[in-house]
Amino acid sequence: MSGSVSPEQMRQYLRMYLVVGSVNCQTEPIRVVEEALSGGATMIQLREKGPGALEGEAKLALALQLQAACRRAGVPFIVNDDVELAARIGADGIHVGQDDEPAGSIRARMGSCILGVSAHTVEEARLALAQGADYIGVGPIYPTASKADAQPVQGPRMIEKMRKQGIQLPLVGIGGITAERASEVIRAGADGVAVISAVTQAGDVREAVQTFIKQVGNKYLS
Ligand code: IFP
Ligand code: MG
Repeated sequence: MSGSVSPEQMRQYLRMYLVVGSVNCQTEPIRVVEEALSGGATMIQLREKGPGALEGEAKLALALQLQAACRRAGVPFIVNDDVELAARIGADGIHVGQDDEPAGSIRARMGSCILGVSAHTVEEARLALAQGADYIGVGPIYPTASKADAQPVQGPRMIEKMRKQGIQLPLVGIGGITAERASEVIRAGADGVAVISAVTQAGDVREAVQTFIKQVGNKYLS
């Protein structure tokens, strides 16, 4: 059982997926998200993690603010890890890693929201599918500073391997992806790229998003 989103729609949402938290932003996260949405970001994830990350009421307030912006733009708003928060605000979806609450139990608790799962191996990808995931996040594709406890760098090869071994789930690459490397990730079989630093640290967030979108292209319309 998966969510209410068709795989085709899911692949579209994954094209330019911004993962963002207050720790990653040089300015107000809402400004970064508004600019990214104006540049055409296709989905937004709140990932409030690391030293100085917001908690409690402050995290809730940020989530509500970003959710409102996403609603205005018609873009899904996903919450990383925090199932309580996702349920409380009625987020469009939740993303979990292998160390978080099992995807199957989240699917049972959250019903038909978008459910994303991090997968590092073909086995984890198959399990995510069996547990009702709508998409998988595969990485880190390249070296990244955004995740302190990241798994070893996989390169685009892991994506190729998953596709060759029959994993057809909507799939997004994450970890150190720059606009220059985006097309390589897509060629390996990803439906899109998930990006933190390359967008949040950009001088012009809107332009950075637009550049990514050009690189990712649209293999469904072209
Ligand atoms: N993948 C993704 C996503 N998000 C994460 N927070 C993560 C791995 C650890 F982009 F959603 F696929
Ligand atoms: Mg996690």
